Amino acid sequence: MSSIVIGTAGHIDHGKSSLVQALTGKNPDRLPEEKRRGITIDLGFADLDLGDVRVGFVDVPGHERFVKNMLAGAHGIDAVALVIAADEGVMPQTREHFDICRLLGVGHGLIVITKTDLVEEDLLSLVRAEAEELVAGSFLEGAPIIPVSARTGAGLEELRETLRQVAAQTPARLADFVTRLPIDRVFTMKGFGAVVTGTLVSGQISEGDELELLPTGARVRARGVQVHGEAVRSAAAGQRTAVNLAGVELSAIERGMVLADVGRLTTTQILDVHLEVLDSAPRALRTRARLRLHIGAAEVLGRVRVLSTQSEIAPGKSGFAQLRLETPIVALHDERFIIRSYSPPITIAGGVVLDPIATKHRGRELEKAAERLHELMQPERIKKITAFVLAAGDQGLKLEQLIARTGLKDAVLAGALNEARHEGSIADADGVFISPDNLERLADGVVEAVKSHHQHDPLSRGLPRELLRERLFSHAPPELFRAVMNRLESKNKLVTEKDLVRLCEYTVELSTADSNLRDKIAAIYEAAQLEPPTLEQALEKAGVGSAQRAHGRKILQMLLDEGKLIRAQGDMFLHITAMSRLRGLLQDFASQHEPERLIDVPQFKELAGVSRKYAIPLLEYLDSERITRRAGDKRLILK
Ligand SMILES: Nc1nc2c(ncn2[C@@H]2O[C@H](COP(=O)(O)OP(=O)(O)O)[C@@H](O)[C@H]2O)c(=O)[nH]1
Ligand SMILES: [Mg+2]
Repeated sequence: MSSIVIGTAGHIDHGKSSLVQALTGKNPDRLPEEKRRGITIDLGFADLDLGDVRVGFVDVPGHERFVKNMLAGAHGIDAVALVIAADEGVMPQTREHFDICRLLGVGHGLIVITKTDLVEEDLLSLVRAEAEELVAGSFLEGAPIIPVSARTGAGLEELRETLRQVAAQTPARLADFVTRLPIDRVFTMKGFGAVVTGTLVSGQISEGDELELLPTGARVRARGVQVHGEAVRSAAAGQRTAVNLAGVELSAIERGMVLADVGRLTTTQILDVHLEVLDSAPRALRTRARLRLHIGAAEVLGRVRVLSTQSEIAPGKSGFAQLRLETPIVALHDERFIIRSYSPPITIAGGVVLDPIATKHRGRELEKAAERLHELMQPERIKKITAFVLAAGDQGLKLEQLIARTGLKDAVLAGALNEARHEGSIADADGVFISPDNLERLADGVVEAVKSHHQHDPLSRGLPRELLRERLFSHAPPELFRAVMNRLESKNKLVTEKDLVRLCEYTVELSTADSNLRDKIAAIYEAAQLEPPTLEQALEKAGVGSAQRAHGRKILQMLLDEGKLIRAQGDMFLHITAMSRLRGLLQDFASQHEPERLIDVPQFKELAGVSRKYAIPLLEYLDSERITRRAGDKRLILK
């Protein structure tokens, strides 16, 4: 059996609650104060079995003071029953509620003219004409208009039949989105703990499910699930749902929070949106205006920044804007919302979220931002996703970041990304999605950086990989850097050797003078063997003037890179032949002193043929290389 959620809408005292009661047999006014005063203050719920369809009614308060409560229930409805009393006709909240439904993108519904028992036929046709005029050009144009009396029961049968038709025309919810239930009511049930209710906007909730409560991020478990007052194993998208939660205190939950799949959605305080300001708004919506955002079941305060040079949107006009909120909320691309002025709180605008996790735009980037938002308004999913990826620039977006923006299920999004990849509109860089142009630009930037390093420092073997990452990828995910480097390496443009990145074809080419100098330095160390000069002495001996010392050190570095020289201690370098001779001498000495294999400093001096000045640093170097190990005041020669 299918089920839909129908919301009432209309002015106070027009008979909304009486109508719901007449249809369902249940009084939706549940609070004692509501019963005593005879007015609806908060949302009421009742359901109606129409045979092949189950209607969940969300009965809203009509009083202007309680529009905020109305909004908490109106966001999730499939269709609206716009209620107009025959004896009063269209009144202020008839218009306001209707505007709200229109701005929220409610696509279906009907008009009910109530209290027909109070008027003559001619007044009834007047009200009917008034209603038609109100909805002309909207989603309710041409919708059924059913006159009823809750008191006499007249018209109720026709209303039931019409509700059945409306239900049949209302499309089922898409199965493409992760679980999301904006909470519109919280209470405790004796012995059960916290219970939350709401319209399950998408996904499903089953008994035992682990869920996340946002914006706090608290983990909770669905201990029990009810739909229409009956325990069920699982609630489906589009159903009025009650969930008994384990793992959370009642005081930690409030209306407006969202119950969602774990780890899929995130919170946000900056949203890029498209806004439509109502004709009836008293003035233009201006940048910096403080306002109330109603999204899902939440109400938060924030300020608007109009993304155009005019810095305002006039009544009856629409445009792009950024909302900056005072508290975090959950919002998704394509989600509808309502804007009310801060004071007095009246409905002035509504719109749709384009980028729910936006960044601040600078003044001169406004046009570019608006252009990008225009792309996000296209209906095709692949184009939207491509627009998100493009907007992420050279940082790209990961799957989870795209989920948090779109609310799409992993597999659905992965499918769309795959298609976009085949089309060539998105590149996949190790799980980071990025526009092919940006990826190309990044790769070019890396090659350029390495090239310029070679130019500036021709004797260096390459640019340290980590430096490259910090310079060009400091804000990007590490996967992206890795992917770009792998790409360049597999295309034989770059090689990484010992954490140094160089162009594939790059070899250090020396001038004749430099190559002579290199040979000279090597010869000086080879001749000195185990009593090497200091670096300064060696360079001086090789004829490097004090102004060229830095250059001389680079040449020496090349000898180190090639393995001809070894750095023993600080400024002390050894020629490779000196080192291998020393190893040989030590092993010979050890085999003659088995099994102890011990050598003291005087013995070492004699063996190596060096003075104490060289013996001590040499031994320390041998220790650090694990060729010898200290044993009291002697050394053990390791095998
Ligand atoms: N005569 C008459 N009175 C009605 C009818 N429906 C509701 N009422 C009365 O109108 C008043 C407001 O009704 P209520 O359902 O609370 O209106 P709501 O504020 O729109 O929910 C109550 O006193 C109802 O008894 C009707 O069809 N005929
Ligand atoms: Mg009511």
